[in-house]
Amino acid sequence: MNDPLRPRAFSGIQPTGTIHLGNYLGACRNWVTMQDTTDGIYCIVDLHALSVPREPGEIRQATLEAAKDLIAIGIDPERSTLFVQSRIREHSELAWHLQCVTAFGELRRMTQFKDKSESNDFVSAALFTYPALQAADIVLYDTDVVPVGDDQRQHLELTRDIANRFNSRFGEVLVVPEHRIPAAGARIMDLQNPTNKMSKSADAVNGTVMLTDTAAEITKKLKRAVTDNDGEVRFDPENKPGVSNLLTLLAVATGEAPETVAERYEQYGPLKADAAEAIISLIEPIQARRAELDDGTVDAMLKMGEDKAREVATTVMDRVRQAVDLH
Ligand code: AQP
Repeated sequence: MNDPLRPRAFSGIQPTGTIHLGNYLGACRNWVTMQDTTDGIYCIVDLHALSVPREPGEIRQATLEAAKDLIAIGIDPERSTLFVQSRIREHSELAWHLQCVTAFGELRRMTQFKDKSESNDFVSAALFTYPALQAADIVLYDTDVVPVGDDQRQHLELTRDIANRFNSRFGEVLVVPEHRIPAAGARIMDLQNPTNKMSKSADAVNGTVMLTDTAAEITKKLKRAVTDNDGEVRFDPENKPGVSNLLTLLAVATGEAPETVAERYEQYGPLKADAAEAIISLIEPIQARRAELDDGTVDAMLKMGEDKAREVATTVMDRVRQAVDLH
């Protein structure tokens, strides 16, 4: 049951492939720890995944796999609400109302749209209006706090602007959320192109560590990670992005500051080896838990989450319909 005494946390992940280390360290790991202090609602945002062309059937399976990933990392469907976006129709309905108070120019300024529209042959209108649906996902649950990686900062600021604008037109209807971006690990970089964020859709397979990678694959990817030629181990993301990313990975895994970690190393080789070992120790227990999950159990967990999510979503949507006078 949702707990009214705790702040409400909401976040989402697209079912577009296995969760990678960036998703995990930047966002999902915090969802797990926040279960102790917040009323957590976590959503597999399958409608968002459709904003770029997909094969029929691809998303259904990927959604189930994403749910397994989240349960394996520690999202407890009894304590949190874990559900699939498309099962709650109110997301799409509220997105329309929010689009009506979102300026074209605001959407055009979104850097994620600019990046993704450059790399896709077919640019859908949905890719453009994606941030309004994301805003709807969040405010549909009276969300107080949104734990995300740094790449979502701009979208969260837009969500706040949209919610404030809706409220100024229709009264105090929507809760205006805050983002929660971690101090460390908020932007894990690609191991092959360390000026780009680690991403599911990156070109270089060796740039992204997947939560399903074997120990040997992780060791190989870390060994091949791009560094630089000056040979000094120093935390300096601007001038030494590759080395700084390795330091961040090791620091987040061990709970230290990257500058402190840097003091222990004089060469890149041992830093890479220790970062690989730390990542393997983080990932192996997740893989063991994931192997025990079967489709039927996970489906039942998602259904339970759907019922809990619907209770909140229908209440908030009723409030919105009343406010815009379409009830
Ligand atoms: N590299 C990253 N470092 C830290 N946090 C990250 N997140 C994503 N990449 C990094 C955070 O993960 C959460 C879920 O993200 P998503 O499902 O929206 O994933 P995405 O942004 O679509 O992830 P990808 O990997 O970049 O996918 P593609 O390649 O499909 O675009 C979010 O909180 C995000 O901040």
